[in-house]
Amino acid sequence: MALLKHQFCVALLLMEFVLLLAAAESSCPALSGLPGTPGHNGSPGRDGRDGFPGPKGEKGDPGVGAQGPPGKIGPPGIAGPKGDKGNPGTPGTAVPNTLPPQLQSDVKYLTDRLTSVEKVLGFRVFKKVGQKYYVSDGLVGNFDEAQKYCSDAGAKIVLPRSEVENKVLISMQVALKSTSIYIGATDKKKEGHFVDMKDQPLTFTKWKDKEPNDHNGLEDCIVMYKSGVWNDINCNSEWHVVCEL
Ligand code: MMA
Ligand code: CA
Ligand code: CA
Repeated sequence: MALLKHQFCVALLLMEFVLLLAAAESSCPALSGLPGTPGHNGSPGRDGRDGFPGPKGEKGDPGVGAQGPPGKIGPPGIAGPKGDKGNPGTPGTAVPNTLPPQLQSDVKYLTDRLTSVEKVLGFRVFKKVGQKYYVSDGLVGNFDEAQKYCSDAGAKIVLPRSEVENKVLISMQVALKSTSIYIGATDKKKEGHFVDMKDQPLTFTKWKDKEPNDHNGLEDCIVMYKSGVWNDINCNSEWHVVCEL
């Protein structure tokens, strides 16, 4: 009980002190006291907050990658424009043909011959007899067609002029699997008088027995049979064609 009374008194005194202070400040000026001694330095303050973020840095240099493999070759470009026409050549100089006349004619003979051989190079059957070639591509035709076919090939319709040539023509029958081959001679101009395509009389013939007979008065052309003998026949029937050159 004594302690409680003491506490109450302290509180009362404190209240009184406060009231006195308030009264003194508001209305009762008093003489100031002597300044006190300076206090001790305070303890250091707390750490400051983090600063604001700095400005954005500069853009970095481009990176350097390893070089890739080379690409595929591109398509060809379109052709350029046509070039200009060339200048005219310098005039040629006449070169006199110094070959001896004999050689000149030999050269002409050989070039002509080569040209005609080249023309029939593609023919199926090709046989040499003496200085002649017997050639055929297996064509069948009437006499006029046979003549044209051979002259178009730079040759003539075949005409055996010896036993040897006649035998070679027999071998053409075998090669062509033919039964009859046209011979290059007729008696169109004079019945019974057979001549070659240059109207020259025949120096060799191989007539079959009882031929030529101008059967029915219509036989002015000649065929050679497989056996090698000749028969006069009409000129419109179609038989195998052999040319000579
Ligand atoms: C007979 C004969 C020949 C004639 C032919 C025509 C079979 O032979 O008369 O001379 O050319 O007939 O088909
Ligand atoms: Ca006749
Ligand atoms: Ca006949």
